[in-house]
Amino acid sequence: MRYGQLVMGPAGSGKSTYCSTMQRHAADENKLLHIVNLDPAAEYFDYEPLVDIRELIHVDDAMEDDELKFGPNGGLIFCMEYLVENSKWLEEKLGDTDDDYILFDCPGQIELYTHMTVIRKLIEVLQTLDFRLCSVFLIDSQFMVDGAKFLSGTMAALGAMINLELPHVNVLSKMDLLSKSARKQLDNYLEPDPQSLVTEIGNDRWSKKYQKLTEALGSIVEDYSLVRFYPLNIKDEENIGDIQLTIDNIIQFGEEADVKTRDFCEEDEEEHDDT
Ligand SMILES: Nc1nc2c(ncn2[C@@H]2O[C@H](COP(=O)(O)OP(=O)(O)O)[C@@H](O)[C@H]2O)c(=O)[nH]1
Ligand SMILES: [Mg+2]
Repeated sequence: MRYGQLVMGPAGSGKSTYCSTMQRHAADENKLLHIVNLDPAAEYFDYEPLVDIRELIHVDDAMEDDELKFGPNGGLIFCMEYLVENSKWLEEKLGDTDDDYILFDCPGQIELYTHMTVIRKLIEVLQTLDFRLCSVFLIDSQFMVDGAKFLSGTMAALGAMINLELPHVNVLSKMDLLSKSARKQLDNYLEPDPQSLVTEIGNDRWSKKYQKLTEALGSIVEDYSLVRFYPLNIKDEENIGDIQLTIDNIIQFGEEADVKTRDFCEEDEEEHDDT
């Protein structure tokens, strides 16, 4: 079995920073995490990628091509489809190390996750390579400190969760940038109470007209525990460790080793009983 996180979310939400932070934290615990850059338009990241999609195709290739003539968005989607069509390239680059753990640093176009199929196809490719995957959906916490934005972020996260059909973790990034009062505000939403969201959302005409809709959305999210957010402050090592552990548990990383030990003990006891 191989293990992987698909790190996704809007542009600038902190995906590349998340990957390098997790890699550094794991290294401190003598664990090896690899990072694969899957963003064909990436300009900057501060890690050494195991594989870089830009070696296969760069978004500029699609935009500068005289026949294709894509803009930045179309170019990016073209690149992702090109990657899936050339999945042999990815397969060779990834090698076949058993029990390895890879973070896939994905592009920032939200439509890739919420309603397009190309990432689903990529997931299928990775699953045939024996990867057990979790999607990690990042949202900048600064955009989540008012009721309407919180609900809209929740819907985006829910869209990705339903579209990708993978175990899914939502992470609120950049918590270190929130003021104390903003942090407090956000804390109120982390255990969402639909009524408090509604009273937060304001009194303009739109909000009044759609108050029932807002209430209904809030209730659905709360009643079915559909969406949960994990705040991440990259300056807090304990917090980083907690999120890593949550995700490791979801993809059962390291569990096989535990099972082996337990089986061994039970056998031991049985042997003991027999004698
Ligand atoms: N203070 C702070 N800045 C962050 C954090 N995460 C990302 N950033 C900054 O936000 C910008 C975008 O981050 P990046 O990781 O490149 O986002 P991406 O487009 O989702 O890969 C960069 O300037 C980062 O330095 C964080 O947790 N705290
Ligand atoms: Mg990035």
